[in-house]
Amino acid sequence: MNIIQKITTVSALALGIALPVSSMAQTTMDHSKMDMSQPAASMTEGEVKKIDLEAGKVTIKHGPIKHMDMPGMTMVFTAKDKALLANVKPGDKVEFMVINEGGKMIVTDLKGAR
Ligand SMILES: [Cu+2]
Repeated sequence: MNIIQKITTVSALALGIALPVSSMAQTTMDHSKMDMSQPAASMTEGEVKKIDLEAGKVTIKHGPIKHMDMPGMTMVFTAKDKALLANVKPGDKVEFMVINEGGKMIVTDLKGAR
């Protein structure tokens, strides 16, 4: 009986040690997955369709936005700074940086494409 009790205790100890180790490995794997689904933001190519200086909005026919997993389309963006819209006009080919700020697409940089 004593031996069985010892074996039971050892098994419980082994389980107790094994569980935290495997959950730690799981956490590490999840972190690497998260990093991979969020590539660094980069400039997106597009063509200015319309500018609303008053509202600080710009309509851009844009190419794929990799860091947002968004295909090319024409859509309205909000300029972080209205001054960004002063240097471009409809028809211009541009490069711009866009970020998602609480579901709003904000253009933080906008310049004529070389
Ligand atoms: Cu879009």
